[in-house]
Amino acid sequence: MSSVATQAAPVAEGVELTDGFNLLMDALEMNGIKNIYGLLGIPVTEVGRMWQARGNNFYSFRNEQNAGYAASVAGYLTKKPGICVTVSAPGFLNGLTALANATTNCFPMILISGSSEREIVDLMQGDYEEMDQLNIARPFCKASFRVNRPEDIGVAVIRAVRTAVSGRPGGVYLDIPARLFSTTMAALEGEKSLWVPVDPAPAQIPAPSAVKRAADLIKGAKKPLILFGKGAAYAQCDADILSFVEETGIPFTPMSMAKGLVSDLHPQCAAAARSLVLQESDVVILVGARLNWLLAHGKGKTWGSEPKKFVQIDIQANEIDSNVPIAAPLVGDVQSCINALRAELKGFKAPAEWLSGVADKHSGTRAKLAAKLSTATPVMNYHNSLGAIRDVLKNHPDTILVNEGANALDNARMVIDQYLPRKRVDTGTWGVMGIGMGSAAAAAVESGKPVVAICGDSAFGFSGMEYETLTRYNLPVTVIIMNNGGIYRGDEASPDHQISCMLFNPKTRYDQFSIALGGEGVRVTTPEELSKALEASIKSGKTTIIDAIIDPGAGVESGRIGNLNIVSTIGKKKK
Ligand code: OXK
Ligand code: ADP
Ligand code: MG
Repeated sequence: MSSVATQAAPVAEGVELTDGFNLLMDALEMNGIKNIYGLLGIPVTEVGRMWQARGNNFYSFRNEQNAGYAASVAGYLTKKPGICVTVSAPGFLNGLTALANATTNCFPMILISGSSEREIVDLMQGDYEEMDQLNIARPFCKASFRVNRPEDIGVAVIRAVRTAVSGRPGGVYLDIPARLFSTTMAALEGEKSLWVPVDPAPAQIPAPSAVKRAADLIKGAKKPLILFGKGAAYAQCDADILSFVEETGIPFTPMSMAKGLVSDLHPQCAAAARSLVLQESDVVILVGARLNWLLAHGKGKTWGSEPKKFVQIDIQANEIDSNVPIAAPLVGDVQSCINALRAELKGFKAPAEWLSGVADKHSGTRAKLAAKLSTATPVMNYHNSLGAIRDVLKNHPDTILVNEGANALDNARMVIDQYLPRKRVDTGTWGVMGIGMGSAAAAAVESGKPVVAICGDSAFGFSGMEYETLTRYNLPVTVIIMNNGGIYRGDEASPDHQISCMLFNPKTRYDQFSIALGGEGVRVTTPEELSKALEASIKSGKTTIIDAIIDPGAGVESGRIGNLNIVSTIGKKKK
């Protein structure tokens, strides 16, 4: 890797110069970027310093993967690409996991990595952090670009932004060879190479014939159901969505990150009648939700024996028919599709008896759960601890909830109501553990609101050191660690010669870990203590860990997706 500055083209003496660093920053600013998440080192260190010197924010992380998760969540919450900057090869690879996750989740994000010298990398001559990053990134994102000339930085950033946010949002990789950062050119020419893109995420209007087909299908339905996914939450057309729900009187159920898009307390919410509505509905309107594993691919016993017809609203045309036949595809952006449907469905109301049956089931199940949430147990469990958290969060509806784990994820999703859109960020399509601290950082930065992260003790471990990033920036994040001392459970018997592969050190003090990293820490063992500690930490705005000790016997293998965990049919063999 060479640090010698080069000049793109000869420039007359006395002419003002710019360079790759400055052009990159000019271009990002022109695209409306203010916050960068990343981790600095060769060759991108100056990016951080110069970005801050311009009055922008650079959030410096301890591991690129977490910076990447932060950027992707910033993208999800703002509809602008979240930017993550990393060093070459190993740093790039750490960031790549987050880029792939962003693409899988349809979050707009741009990973910008410095790379080593092309001439040496391409001949595999053993450069510092040698790696063909451009090609390695390609399968993990929507597009992978490299900039080779300073005058192309502007166009490259615009192409990256447009690619990330238009159509189905996702990740983009932008490769910047080290030498380009310091390559100079005439400032005036540089300025001319930059522009502000017009309408980078244009509305995509569905065809009128497709709208009519979908509306006709809905009008004929006896038991219609709306299923919201995180694409609907991402679309930020909350008022239109609420009108669609209320005008049609159709019950709805949210996928996890769509919780709160319409309040969980809305009378048409069918979240607690989930099995019933999936099984018994006849027409299902998917709004920004894919029929992937989270929806049992649209088939099997999850969907019952009632014949189904699907209306699917999605911006990505080839998502249609991905698993089962879609009777009425509506390809376009959620807002345009929903409003077109509303116009076509004027005067339509779903059969009232269907909604009332669903509502009865929903409130019955909620009431049953409510009883468990307030039942005292000798040792705190998921139900009463989460019940306490739910009651506190009720008074802080604009708090963003970050949630990861297996049981900690599934139980919190079930127990904790969401009242407002985009207030829940979780493991998403890939079920990733480790999204916690990066997501919490971005949620706090981008929203300016308090954040509560509920993490299993196992999940927290994946990004625990990033907690220092939260304390360093003084972010109003409360991390509640559901501490049962192990993966799934903390009471697994150990074999004679070794500690069980599913257990953690029972002496671990997450509260003290927080204090050691400059935060507040409190250990709680009862729902009352938990509730007091959470209320206090949200009020204080101080970065806090609540080490919530729960029953080591609480929890089941893989939470509610234990069916996916393969077990040996022969059983354990001793050597
Ligand atoms: C829902 N329910 C409720 C409520 N909300 N009951 C009472 N009150 C309220 N408020 C009911 C609902 O009707 C369901 O019961 C049940 O609770 C569960 O609801 P829900 O919505 O969570 O549904 P389900 O079946 O779990 O959803 C399937 C799913 C979801 C796949 C979409 O589980 C999910 O998002 N999972 C992600 C899991 C994940 O990624 N884990 C990573 C772990 S890693 P019924 O009776 O109506 O069905 C890991 O563990 O191993 O690697 C590993
Ligand atoms: P969930 O996991 O919540 O079910 P998914 O991530 O599976 O949601 O699905 C989100 C879907 O939303 C993707 O298929 C994506 O193409 C789509 N999508 C994202 N943004 C928009 C938008 N603005 N308009 C329409 N569809 C969108
Ligand atoms: Mg655990």
